[in-house]
Amino acid sequence: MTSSTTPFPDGFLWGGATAANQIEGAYDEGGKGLSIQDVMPHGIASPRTDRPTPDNLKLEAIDFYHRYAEDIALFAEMGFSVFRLSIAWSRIFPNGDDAEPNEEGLAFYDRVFDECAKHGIEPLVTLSHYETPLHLAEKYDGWVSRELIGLYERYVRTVFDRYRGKVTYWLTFNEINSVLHEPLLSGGINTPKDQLSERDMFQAAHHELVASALATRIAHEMLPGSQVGCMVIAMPVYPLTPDPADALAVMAADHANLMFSDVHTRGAYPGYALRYFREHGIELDITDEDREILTNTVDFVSFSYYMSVCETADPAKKVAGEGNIMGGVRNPTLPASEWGWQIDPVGLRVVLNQFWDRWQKPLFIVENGLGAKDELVEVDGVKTVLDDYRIGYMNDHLVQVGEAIADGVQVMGYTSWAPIDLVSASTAQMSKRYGFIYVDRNDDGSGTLERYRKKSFGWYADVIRTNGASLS
Ligand code: BGP
Repeated sequence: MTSSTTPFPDGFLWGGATAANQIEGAYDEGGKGLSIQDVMPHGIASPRTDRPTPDNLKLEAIDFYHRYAEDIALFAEMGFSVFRLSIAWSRIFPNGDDAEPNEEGLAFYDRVFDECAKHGIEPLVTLSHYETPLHLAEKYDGWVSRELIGLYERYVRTVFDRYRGKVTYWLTFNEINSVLHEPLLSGGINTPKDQLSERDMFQAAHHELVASALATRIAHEMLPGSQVGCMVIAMPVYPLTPDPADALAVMAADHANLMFSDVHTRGAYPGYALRYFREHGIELDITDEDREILTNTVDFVSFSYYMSVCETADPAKKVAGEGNIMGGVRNPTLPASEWGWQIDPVGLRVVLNQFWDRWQKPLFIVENGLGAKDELVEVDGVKTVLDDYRIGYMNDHLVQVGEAIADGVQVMGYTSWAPIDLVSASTAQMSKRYGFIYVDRNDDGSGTLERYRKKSFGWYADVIRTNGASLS
């Protein structure tokens, strides 16, 4: 890309992405009920606790609940046109199945959305981001139960009605295809994974798919002009060798990942999924009404992209890599982050093309970024982080987004994960930092919570100001 040209279209949405449980804190303020995150002090690494424990960094997180105005002002300083955040379901319905919503919770997001509007920032709102109300996990086993569809419907009708005119872009479930991998985190399913049948896992997935399509229908009815997207983990899968058996292994992995967005964009289960259910004795409860609801397809497809993986049919070569939730076989050609997530900017162009070719729906990259250990230093008396590694990572990924746009792919926007340091989802650490803004909080909970601009802060502001022309 030269400095005078940019493939990014006018109106491209630039911003950053977060989730309530990773930033808000105030876990028991404002009438909020507990969510599953309040009993997951170590992320997905170890079993849940009975009740919130002091070692859970999410209880206070980065205190966005009280500091949202300061944080949104910093996002505005970088020139954001969009800010992705989630509504904590348990702020609105503390138990998830309450008859009436919690007014204090509703009022909090009013304040947040008003603050965004003040700065001309569009909120992009995830309705459910790994934070199912705990009571729904304990009483109903989360999304295994069909009752969750009706409870989710009550919740989305409430927030659609309340934030009418304030929110245009909605996402139904964060990384919905992760439910098969992390049932508690993703589906609020209390039964430990090793005791959960495959049938129950797919039934939970089915209930979420129906709820997602129902939310899309309701948004279109209640909020003309609104746009609803599904949200999936995008993880391109490469064959480890040219052996056709590896190509088939790739196809199977792709099917498991892409089934969710196939249903969201086509309105019905694809043939390969039906075959899988048939051949694995998975008899799902799918009603005629479910089938009708599923025909309410999404307006756009959004996704997180952190890494690609390999796949092989040869068990001897199956060396599992680390990575975002689902992982896969390690690619011997790629470097990795300090947490073992392999870095592959080209994979982002590959996946954008794959998704566009497959669904012909506008695409929105709603998570992408580098989790790294940062060191706060002083330059000319100002505290900052010299995070050239993060700048390099993001530059290279955004160049590939530009390439995909030049390939003809329709991309609506890009929200980095995350614009500000927050508590990690998988490891529940603060030290796995993603932000352009450093937050003074450490893994042991110490720190002032002060915010500092990193070097990447100015770099991203330039990218946005030039609509991508400053990328190199
Ligand atoms: C995605 C989640 C986010 C976020 C991100 C980075 O899977 O949607 O919530 O946390 O990954 O992962 P981590 O925080 O584990 O580094």
